[in-house]
Amino acid sequence: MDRTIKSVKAYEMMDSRGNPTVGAKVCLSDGSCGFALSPSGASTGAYEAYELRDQDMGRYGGKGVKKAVKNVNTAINGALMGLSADKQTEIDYKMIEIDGSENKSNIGANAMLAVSLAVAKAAAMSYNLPLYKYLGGINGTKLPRPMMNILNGGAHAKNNIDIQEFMITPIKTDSFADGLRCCSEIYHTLGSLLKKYNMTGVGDEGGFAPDLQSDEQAIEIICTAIEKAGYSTDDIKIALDIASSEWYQGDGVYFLPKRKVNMSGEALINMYEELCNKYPIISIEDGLGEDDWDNWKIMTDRMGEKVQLVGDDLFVTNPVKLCYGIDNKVANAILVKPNQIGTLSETMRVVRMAVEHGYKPVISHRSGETEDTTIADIAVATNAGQIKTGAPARSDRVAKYNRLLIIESEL
Ligand code: 2PG
Ligand code: MG
Repeated sequence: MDRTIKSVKAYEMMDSRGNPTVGAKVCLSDGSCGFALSPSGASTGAYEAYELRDQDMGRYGGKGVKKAVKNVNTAINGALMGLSADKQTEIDYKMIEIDGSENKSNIGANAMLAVSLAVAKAAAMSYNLPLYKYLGGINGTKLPRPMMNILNGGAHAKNNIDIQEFMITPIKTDSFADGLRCCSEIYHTLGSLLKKYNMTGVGDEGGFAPDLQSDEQAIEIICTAIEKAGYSTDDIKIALDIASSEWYQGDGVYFLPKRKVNMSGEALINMYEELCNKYPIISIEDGLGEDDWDNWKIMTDRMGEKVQLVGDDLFVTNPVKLCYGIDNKVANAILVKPNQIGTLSETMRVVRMAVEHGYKPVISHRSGETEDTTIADIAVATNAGQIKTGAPARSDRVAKYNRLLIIESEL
């Protein structure tokens, strides 16, 4: 089969927040084609690969991606033409080479990721394999446990809650479908419980966005929703994404913008410890800021044996950052967002590296998403074990769950 790349074409498309994003289509000589879209974050880490936006204030408030699209249609198209689509690493490193920068700022990680994923999809089609099988071979067979966002705060919602994401995760269900059902039932129960509060609708990832007395009250109500829906907090646990880089002021000081209070890193760690003692919390993401490695180390020493401590902004899906974390025994899990690093090969490499060193990978969406479901296939292909992809609301989130239901039925 002739799998050489015949054409690479990008389009300026749209994400779930109505902002432009890059879509790319890759076609091969044998007629196989793959199409993929890049997602985009709101609480982006400072060390993520560069998302190239036009900065032309006359279009989409400066967020247009025409330059990124042009980079694909000219430089990338020219460089990839004639390469074999099943040489994913070679293709990704070719793009990295023509970009030539440290953080993919010339071509744009948003341009590169869409192409990188589209290449894999075209190759999978050419081999007549579903994407998870093409990427994972005979090893990629494990469905991830959903870490489902049901209540939003922080930069993802206009309510008065500082913590960005409150999630539930079923630790004892027999199948992905069963776990999804539990989570969805709890989500609906939570919705009814929250009716009496001032609701600002839902946040970016579909979780409810109520005004509450405190962030802790959100956890309490979620526990009530778990029980009321007929489940137990022995089986359904809570995960938080604090997204505290958004709060970090430097020098170990944090400012929580909604409650308008300052807290030290130490006070935050104390608070997390108390919350974990009181509630069924098993995972905390970005409890401390991306530059606050000293407090991260303290938190890991104090809590790492009992609680999953996920580095998102801390590691930005970057092997160099993860390596530093491993060497210094900081965190014990990594959030994996392909667009933070910009290519599929590097994403897969980070997951491998994490697993080899006992760090748990959690494959993740972004707050700005699309109908693209590639992360579902990546989660299965890598046996990651966990996926974070929003509420059972809004098709940009639900598309990933539906993709996983199909994969489960195939496996
Ligand atoms: C996060 C993500 C996804 P964003 O912080 O983990 O939930 O949010 O895409 O805004 O960075
Ligand atoms: Mg996060």
